[in-house]
Amino acid sequence: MSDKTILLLGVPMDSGKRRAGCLMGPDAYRTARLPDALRDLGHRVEDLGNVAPDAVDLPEHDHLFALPETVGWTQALAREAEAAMARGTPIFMGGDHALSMGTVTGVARHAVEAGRPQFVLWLDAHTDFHTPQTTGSGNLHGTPVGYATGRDGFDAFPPVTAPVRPENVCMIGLRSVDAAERAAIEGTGVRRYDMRAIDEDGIRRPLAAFLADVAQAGGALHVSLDVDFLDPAVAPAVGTTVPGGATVREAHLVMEMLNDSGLMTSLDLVELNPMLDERGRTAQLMVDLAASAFGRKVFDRPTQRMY
Ligand code: EXY
Ligand code: MN
Ligand code: MN
Ligand code: MN
Repeated sequence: MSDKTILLLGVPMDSGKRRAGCLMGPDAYRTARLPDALRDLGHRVEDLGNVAPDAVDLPEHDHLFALPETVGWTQALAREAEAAMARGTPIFMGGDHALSMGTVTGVARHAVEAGRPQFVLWLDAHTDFHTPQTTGSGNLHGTPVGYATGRDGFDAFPPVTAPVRPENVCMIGLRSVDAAERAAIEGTGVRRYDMRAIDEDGIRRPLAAFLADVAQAGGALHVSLDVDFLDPAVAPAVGTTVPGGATVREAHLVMEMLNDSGLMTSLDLVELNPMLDERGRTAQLMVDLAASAFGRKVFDRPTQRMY
């Protein structure tokens, strides 16, 4: 990891779905000592406090689910994310996954300005590829990848001026994909690894191949870690648990490979709901995973430039 400053931005967004609690996520990470865990690894860390949603006047639109608050969050986060990229490596402490409608589009705008392609690693049980027209639940946290890759149907939201190319998105951990998402995503170049693929081939091989492509392209890499990527037995504090998720070690391997690669330029930690946690153990695991992504390790390894 470069010696760039790590910028912590709290995003207490809790409007991408109905079950409340994610608004407490940012303070749960602070209480679980995320800043000190990163400082203990030698990083400069600046906690920029919590981002608030912009007040927005919505254009006439037909989306039942585009509430002023979610559009306001998207607008504010894209602006904050783009600005943060010029100052260091932002970690967006969520808040539900709808926040990535703002963070991914913001970091992608910065990448385009810098002449770099934007890549996204999506660690999630879900593809989050819906649009407001295809979602069955109406929960916007099921749509951020659809929005950030420029799918039609987000009329009420800010136009996506730097859409992420679907072939630059890699999803790992999938095990709950709606029919409409599957139909839409199968026609794209999104790399998608469900848990069956991980069971058979492990996480290392597909991740190493993706990271090699990011390195080859000189790309920026945004990582979006949804608590439900992990198995609910080890990470219960999320409203959309799906059995059969990643183990603690599989998740740490991803983070340790990201650190080895030096390629990660921004990170979302999303969907933590402290109301559902057990003595803070999920928050602590997410902090430990972030620490692995920023250099925590047992032994130094010969730098295998796998990518
Ligand atoms: N695909 C389902 C829906 O759209 O409601 C479940 C989405 C869960 C989204 C969480 C954040 O990953
Ligand atoms: Mn998600
Ligand atoms: Mn999910
Ligand atoms: Mn529409």
